[in-house]
Amino acid sequence: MFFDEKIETADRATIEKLQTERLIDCVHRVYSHVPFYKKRFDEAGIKPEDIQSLSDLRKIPFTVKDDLRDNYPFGMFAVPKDEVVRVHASSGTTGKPTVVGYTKNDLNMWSDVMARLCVAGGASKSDIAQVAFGYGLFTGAFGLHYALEKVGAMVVPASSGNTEKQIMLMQDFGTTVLISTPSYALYISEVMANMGVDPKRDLKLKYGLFGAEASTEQMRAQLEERLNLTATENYGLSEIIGPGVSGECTHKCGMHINEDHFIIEIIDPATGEVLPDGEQGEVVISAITKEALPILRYRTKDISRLIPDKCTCGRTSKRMAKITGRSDDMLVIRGVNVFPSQIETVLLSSQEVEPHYEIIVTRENWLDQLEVLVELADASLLDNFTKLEGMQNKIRHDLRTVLGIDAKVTLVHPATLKRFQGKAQRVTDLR
Ligand code: DLL
Repeated sequence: MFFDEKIETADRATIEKLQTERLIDCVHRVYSHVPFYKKRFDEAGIKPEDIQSLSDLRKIPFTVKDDLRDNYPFGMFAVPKDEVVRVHASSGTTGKPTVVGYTKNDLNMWSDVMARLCVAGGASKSDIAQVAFGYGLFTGAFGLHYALEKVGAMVVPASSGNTEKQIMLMQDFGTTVLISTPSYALYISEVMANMGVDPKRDLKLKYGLFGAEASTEQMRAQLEERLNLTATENYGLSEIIGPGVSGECTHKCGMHINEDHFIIEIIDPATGEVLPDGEQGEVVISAITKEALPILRYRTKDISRLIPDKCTCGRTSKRMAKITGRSDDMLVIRGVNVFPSQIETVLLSSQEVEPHYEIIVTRENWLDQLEVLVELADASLLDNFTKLEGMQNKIRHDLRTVLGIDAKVTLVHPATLKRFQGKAQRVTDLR
């Protein structure tokens, strides 16, 4: 099933022609309407006419989050304020947020590209879709909301939180699609178990359209098992549009990129050099059709790789592999690079622990210490010292194998670590 079959199955030449035309148009628009870009181009000695092909893209300097902050709130907009009909802002917790704007056409394009991904993830007109992302400045809820309406689904704008009511609505309405972060979905499943609600018996869930944070294949397996649904994942960021940049189809083999609107490059984060398809690096995105906030070569700090080969679902777009982490989430512990996702993979491979964990990094006597707290699945294990020690040693051994460094493993009582209703915050770096 497709939302827009023609474009979703277009051949490479068609996509690249469209990208080239739209890139050239975008470069002219930003040069003449956004003083920031005019200055950047002038400083780099580039004229809009120098950009004639997709390979010319790499001549353009990068845009970074601080550029949006420096032009707070509306300085990067390429249209007069009258044309802007919506704003959202990034989810950053410190400092000023980055503000993003949309014209009417932008909102239409956004719901189109997101609708393609909802359909790819299994949603259809006959679904009842419960949006459990927070409605507000965050792009997640509105992005999925309007897309699912466009698909024709019955949308339940539940927002995040109020979990017991959320579950009651799922039962009473017969919700078939759940939209949330993976960590909130996990929490919902836990509250369901406490309420005696069995998804297999009591609910009609079929699909989970998850996203907005990194999660592992192990987490997907847990969610599919606990909620009795097929879980797919969406990727995006407010600076580019919000959700809708890329998303998985039900084959779950990488996130299809909406390439007619977003050009993705993978770069070496250290040198800025563009890497060939298949190599892992930082995701850089150009939003070439946005009217209010077109953006060129935005450095996302997200780490992924491109998958160029055709997918069995029939979509021809390049795909993005799961995000393994953000370059600024990467912990350097005793000189070794550690991604939280590597720790999650190890923990979630163990049957005896729950997928609730916390990572704490400290420095004692000038030496970095990594501690991983993880909840036991069964509290009675706490009375069995030998078994507990054995489990601790096994997890420590597995972490050392994957990370190459030692970690302290602390097994804690079930249901004691923090739960999340939006994006999870699992790392505390006290150095
Ligand atoms: O999180 C947009 C979104 C909403 C995407 C709902 C998918 C579903 P921001 O709040 O601006 O926007 O945060 C963007 O979140 O740079 C990534 O680090 C992270 N992120 C988003 N989706 C994924 C994902 C939304 N599928 C930042 N996997 C991005 C890993 C993700 N990280």
